[in-house]
This record gives sequence, C-alpha cells and structure tokens, in this order.
Amino acid sequence: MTVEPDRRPPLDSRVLVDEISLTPDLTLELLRESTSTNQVAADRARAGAPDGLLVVADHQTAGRGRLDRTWETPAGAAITFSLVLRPTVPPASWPWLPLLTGHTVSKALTALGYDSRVKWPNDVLIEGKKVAGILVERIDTETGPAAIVGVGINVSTTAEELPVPTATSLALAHPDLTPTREAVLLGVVAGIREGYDAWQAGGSEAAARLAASYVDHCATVGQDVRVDLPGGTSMTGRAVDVDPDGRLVVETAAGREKVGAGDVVHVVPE
Ligand code: BT5
Repeated sequence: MTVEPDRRPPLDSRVLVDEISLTPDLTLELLRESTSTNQVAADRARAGAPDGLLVVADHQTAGRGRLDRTWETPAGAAITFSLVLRPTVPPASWPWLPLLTGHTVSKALTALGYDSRVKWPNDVLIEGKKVAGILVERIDTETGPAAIVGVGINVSTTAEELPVPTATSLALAHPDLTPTREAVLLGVVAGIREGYDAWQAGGSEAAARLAASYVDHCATVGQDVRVDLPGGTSMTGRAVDVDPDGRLVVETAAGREKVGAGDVVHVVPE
C-alpha cells in the first residue's frame, strides 16, 4: 500500500456510519481531529454515554500511551479510536480487559492476512515490531465504573514517519495487502465487541477459554524477557505463563515471579 503522505484521503464517514448503524450495540462519534480519543470518550462516559459509544478520530494530535507516554500518528495514516464499555464482570476480572483487547485486535489483523501476535500485556506486534498500541483506562462515572478502551493502529505510516525503530505499520509489514483504513477499523471494532460480549456473558468458562487462547497466541510466553517494572527496577528470566489474574509468570534465577504491570523486552539470544 503506497500512499503518498500528502494524498491520504480522510475516513469515509458514509462507509463508517452505514456499517456501524447495522450494529445496534455501537454508536459512532466521528471527529475529524481530536487531541486524544481516550480523553473525549472519558468525558462522554462521565456525562452518561452508554456502553458502546465509539469515538473515532480521523487525526489524533495528542495521543496518549501508558505512564504519560505519547502515541504519535500522522494525519490519514493510522486508526485511532476509543470505545466506552461498562463491564458487569466482577472487579477481579477487569485486569483481563487490556489483554482481551490486545488479543482481539491481533485476531482481527490476522483475519485481514497479517501474522500478528501480542506482546504481554497488549502490544500488538507484526514480525516483532509494534503495529498497534492499546490504552485501557478505568474511570468512575455517576452510573458506575466505565472502561475506556483506546486503540491506535499504524496503517499506511512510512518508516520515516514512525516515531521509534521498534514500530511498524500494516503497509510496511505487508505491502501487498491493501485494506482501507475503514476496513481495518470496522474489522477491529467488530472483533473487540464480539470478544468482549462473549467474555462478559460466558462466566468462568469463557474466562478460562480466553486465558488459554491468549497464552497460545502471546509472543511473550516462552521467551527470555527483561521486565522493566513501574518502580524503576527490572527483572530478567523466562516468561512461562499468564496466571488467572492476567499477570505474566516469569521464571527467574530466584524462582517464579508474577508481574501485573511493566514493560516487557523480548531478549533475543545473540
Ligand atoms: C501504548 O502505550 O502503546 C498505548 C497507545 C494507545 C494509543 C491509543 S490511540 C487512541 C486512544 N487515544 C489515546 O490518546 N490513546 C489511545 P505505551 O505502551 O506506553 O507505548 C507508548 C510508546 O510507544 C511511546 O513511548 C513510543 O515509544 C511508542 N510509540 C509512540 N507512537 C507509536 C506508534 N504510532 N507506533 C508504535 N509505537 C509508538
């Protein structure tokens, strides 16, 4: 997919409106430009927006990553959206939401022909490079807690435009496949909605199936890793599993450790 950066078309609102209106449990708010869709979706949820509000920005100018990091996407090259969800699963199950999102985004990209995997907890990789980032935030609203599920996917971004060398785009990973941004967006959103609904409705059996499927498709399990922990320390070892709470299980020299949050680096042997 070679699209000249200055000739990228805007998202076709008619295609998105037509498709999304066929899905009763989604409502579309399409913004030509937005600072951060997670910010807008959180504002809407606090103002009472129901489960299923989908805020899409054609161009996001101040995208947010985890831990105050930024998410950078040139106009017309990426997909940036946030979905308001109002989970009814027990609080103990919430940590699975980011993992579920990464897993379903990866599955949707696989259905479009990409060889995609998840790096724990939810970076979506193609050939070891990050093609999509996910930021799930829990917020309190007057009608109960809501989850803001934010997803950014690099679609036609060129190597020069990517902010870091560890990133890739769909176009760079597989130039022969040329899905439109609309097709990628609709496929990914449908995948998240479907996976989320099955998980919400299916109780402990669905949770166990998700965990098994996640572990099977997680690029991290079985790898030698370094985990940079939020406190500034790090640990190294072999990632061997994901526990029922969604934590990464790492076999270290000092025994098995469980990690609930951190940045994983896959250590490739020299
Ligand atoms: C993430 O954070 O990966 C979460 C990104 C979530 C972005 C979506 S877009 C729609 C919604 N609205 C928002 O405001 N955010 C969400 P983290 O794991 O902290 O990774 C951030 C790091 O990824 C940065 O520090 C860069 O190193 C790198 N990065 C930034 N932009 C990137 C890009 N376009 N592609 C790949 N890597 C990128």
